Amino acid sequence: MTADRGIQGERGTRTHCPYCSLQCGMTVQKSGRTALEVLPWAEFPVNEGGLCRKGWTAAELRGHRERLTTPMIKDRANGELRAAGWDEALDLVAGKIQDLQASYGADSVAVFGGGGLTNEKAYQLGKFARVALGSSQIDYNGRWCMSSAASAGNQAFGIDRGLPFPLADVEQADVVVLVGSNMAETMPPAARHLDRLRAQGGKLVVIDPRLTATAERADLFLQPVPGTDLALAQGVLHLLDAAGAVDEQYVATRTTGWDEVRRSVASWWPERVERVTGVMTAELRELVDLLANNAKVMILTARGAEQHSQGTATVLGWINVALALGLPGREHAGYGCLTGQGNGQGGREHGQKADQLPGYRMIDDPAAREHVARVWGVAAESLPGKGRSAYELLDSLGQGGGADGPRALLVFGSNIVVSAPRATHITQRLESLDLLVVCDMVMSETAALADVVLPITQWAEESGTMTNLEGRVILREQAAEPPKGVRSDLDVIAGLAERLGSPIPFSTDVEEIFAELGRASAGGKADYSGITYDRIRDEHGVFWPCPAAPDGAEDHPGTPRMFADSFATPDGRARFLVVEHAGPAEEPDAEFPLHLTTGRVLAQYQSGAQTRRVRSLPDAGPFVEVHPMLANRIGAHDGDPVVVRTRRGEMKAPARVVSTIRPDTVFVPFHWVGANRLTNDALDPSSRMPEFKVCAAEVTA
Ligand SMILES: Nc1nc2c(c(=O)[nH]1)N[C@H]1C(S)=C(S)[C@@H](COP(=O)(O)OP(=O)(O)OC[C@H]3O[C@@H](n4cnc5c(=O)[nH]c(N)nc54)[C@H](O)[C@@H]3O)O[C@H]1N2
Ligand SMILES: Nc1nc2c(c(=O)[nH]1)N[C@H]1C(S)=C(S)[C@@H](COP(=O)(O)OP(=O)(O)OC[C@H]3O[C@@H](n4cnc5c(=O)[nH]c(N)nc54)[C@H](O)[C@@H]3O)O[C@H]1N2
Ligand code: SF4
Ligand SMILES: [Mo]
Repeated sequence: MTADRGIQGERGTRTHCPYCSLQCGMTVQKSGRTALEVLPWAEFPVNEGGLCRKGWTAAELRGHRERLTTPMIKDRANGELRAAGWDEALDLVAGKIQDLQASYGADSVAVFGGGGLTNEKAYQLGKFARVALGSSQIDYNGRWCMSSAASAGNQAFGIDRGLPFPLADVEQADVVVLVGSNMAETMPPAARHLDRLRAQGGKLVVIDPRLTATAERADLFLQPVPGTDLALAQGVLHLLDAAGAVDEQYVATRTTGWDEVRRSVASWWPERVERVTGVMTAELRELVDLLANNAKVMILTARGAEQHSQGTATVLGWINVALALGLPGREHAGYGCLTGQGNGQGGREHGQKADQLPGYRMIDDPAAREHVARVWGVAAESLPGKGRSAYELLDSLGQGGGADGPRALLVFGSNIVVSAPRATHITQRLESLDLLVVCDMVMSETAALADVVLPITQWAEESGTMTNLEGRVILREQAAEPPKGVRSDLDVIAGLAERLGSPIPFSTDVEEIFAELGRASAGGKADYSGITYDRIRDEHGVFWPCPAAPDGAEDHPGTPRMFADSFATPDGRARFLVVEHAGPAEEPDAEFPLHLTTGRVLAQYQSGAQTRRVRSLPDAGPFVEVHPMLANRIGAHDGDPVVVRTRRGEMKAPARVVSTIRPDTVFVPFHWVGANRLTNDALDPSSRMPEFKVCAAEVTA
C-alpha cells in the first residue's frame, strides 16, 4: 500500500474531500510546480470515484490570492490588521489570556471548535481547553448540525452513531424515507445509492416543504408545513398501530416503553395530522401502506427534521416508528441520521462538546474523568465541569447588553458571523470581547472581526483522520507542502499551551495524537483504540467501535453494522419515548404571515468562506425562493429584489419564483451573510439546537 502514501506517491496521494460528511475518496496529484489536481479514487467504496463539483474544484483554494499566509494583529486604535510574526502573535494571545484569567478566572476564556476539524485536532482542542486553559467554556458548531439526532440516539439506543450501517445498505432496502434531507444537492455522490435502490424496485419517500432535486426522484413526496414532522411521525405510528403493523415480538423482546407511546399517539387521527402538517390523509395512508407492507425500511433524518426547537423530539418520534416496525438491527433496515460536516461524527466524540470527554464519555461522570485524566497525566479534580452549549456560549460572550460571560474567544474552524442564528446579535457579542482569536486559512467574516488572525494549513497540506457519516474512520493524507508562513491548528494549540505553562506537553505528531486518542477512548462508547493509520489505509477505513485486541487476540474487525443483537442501553433494549408535538417556537401571525426556512445549494458549502472563493463554483449570491402565488400577491417577478423580514432583522435578495415550494413558505440559503439575520435562536431543550429551519416572516417586493 506504500504507493498510496505520503506526499509524493507515484499515482498521486489517496485522500478525502475537504468538505462534507461523505468524505469522498479522491486522488490528489501535483500539477505543475505548486498546483494540485483532483482525480478519482475509484476503489473507495463510499463514492466509487464520483465527486460533486465542490470536491472536483477543492484544490483551487490552495494557491488562492486571498489565502492567509501570515499572522495578523489588529490595532485597536484604527481597527486595522497588520502582519506579525508567529512568536509575536502567540505571545500576545497567551499574555492576554493570562491577564484575563488572573483577573476574571479560568472560565473567562472560551474555545469554539468545528466539525470540520480532524479527530486529532478536535481531541487536542478539548484537552487544551480543559488542561492548558482550565476552562469549562468550550463548544463547537456541530451543536448546530446533527446534535438533535445525537441526543435522540443516545436516549433511544444508548449511543449516537449517525448511520448504524454502511451507506451502501440503502440500495438493498425496500423503502427509504428521507425526512428533511436534500441528498441530491448536499451529498450528490450518495444519491447514486437512491438511484440503484429504485432500479432494483425499491421505493423512495421524501418529506420536505420543497420539491427538491432529491424529491424529484421520489416515488412518494410529502410536503409538510415546516416544523411539523413530529405530528407526521405521530400520525404514521397511529395508523401503523391501527393497521396491526407493529412488530409485537420485536417490541416485546428488544424494547421498553411501547405501551405509553402507543397511548400517546392514539389521538393522532389522520385528519388531525392533515390539519397540523398540511399533508393530505391519502398521502399519509400511502406512506403507511409502504411502511406496513415492506420488511426492509430505512428512515433517515437530516437537518430539515432536526434543526428545530423540537428537533430531538422529532427524531425520537421517527425512532418510535422505526422501533414499532422492528427495524433497528434488521439487515438493510433501520433508523439513521445523515451527519453533515466532514468530521461531524468524529468531531462530537473526542471532547470539544461542552459536556463531553473523549470516547463519547460524559464530563460529569466520575469514572470517565478518572480514565481520561489518567491518559492525560493530570488529576481528575483539576478537570473543569460542563460548559455552555454553542449558542448559549456565544450569547453570553463579553460584557454589557445583559451578557457577563467569557471575555476571550478562540475560534478554530467556524465562521460564526455567517452561520450563527440571530447573527446580528451574536456579531455584537463577538465585538464586545476583550480578545477574539480566529484560526483560518482565509479572511472569513469572523476572522475580519478578530484581534488576532492565525493562518492555518488546509486540507492536502496536513494529515489527520476524519470519521464519516457512517462511523467509518478514514485518513486524509498530506499531499503537498503548506505555503511558507502557515501552521497547523495543532501547532497553534501546542504553542499556546507551552506559553500558558500547561502542566502537560501538547504533541503535534498526528499519529502520536491518534494513538493517545485511542487510549483515551478505550472502553468508551466510541472506542477507537484498535484503529491505526495503517489499518485505515489497508481497509478503506475502519468503523468504530473498534477496541484494541487483548494480547495475542485477532484484531477487532470494527463495527460496520450495529444493534443486531442488543442496544447500548444498560438493559440492552431500545427505548420508546413519549414525545408531544408542540410546533415551532414562532408561528405565523398577521404581521409575519409566512414560514421562513433555510438550507443549502449544491455549489456552496456552509458559510461559504471556502467555496465562495473558488472561482469555478457559481456564486450568484443569496436568493429568496417564493411560490408564484405569493409572488403574485406581493407583486414580485422572478429576479426582482424582495425584502424578507422577521422579528430579528431583514435582508434583501432577488426573488426566485418556483412552484416547487409551499405557497406559505419561503426559503433562503445560508451560505451568504443575510439568512441568519432572520433566524430564530429558540433552542431545543435537550440538544440546544437552534431553530434554523423555521420562523415567522414577511416578504415584500
Ligand atoms: N452543497 C452542500 N452540501 C453540504 C453542505 C453545504 O453547505 N452545501 N453542508 C453539509 C452539512 S454540514 C450538512 S449539516 C448537510 C445538510 O444536509 P441537508 O439536511 O440535506 O441540507 P439542508 O439544505 O440544510 O436541509 C435539507 C432540506 O430540509 C428541508 N426542510 C426545511 N424545513 C423543513 C422541515 O421543517 N421539515 C422537513 N422535513 N424538511 C425541511 C429543506 O427544504 C431542505 O431541502 O449537508 C452537508 N453537505
Ligand atoms: N440559517 C442556517 N444556518 C445554519 C445552518 C442552516 O441550515 N441554516 N446549518 C448549520 C450547520 S448544519 C452547520 S454545520 C454550520 C456550519 O457553519 P460554520 O461553522 O460557519 O462552517 P464553515 O463555513 O464550514 O466554517 C468553517 C470555517 O473554518 C475554516 N476552516 C476549514 N477547515 C479548517 C481547519 O482545519 N482549521 C481551521 N482553523 N479552520 C478551518 C473555513 O475556512 C471557514 O471559515 O452552520 C449552521 N448554520
Ligand atoms: S459530496 Fe461531500 S465529500 Fe463528496 S465531493 Fe461533494 S462535498 Fe466532497
Ligand atoms: Mo452541518
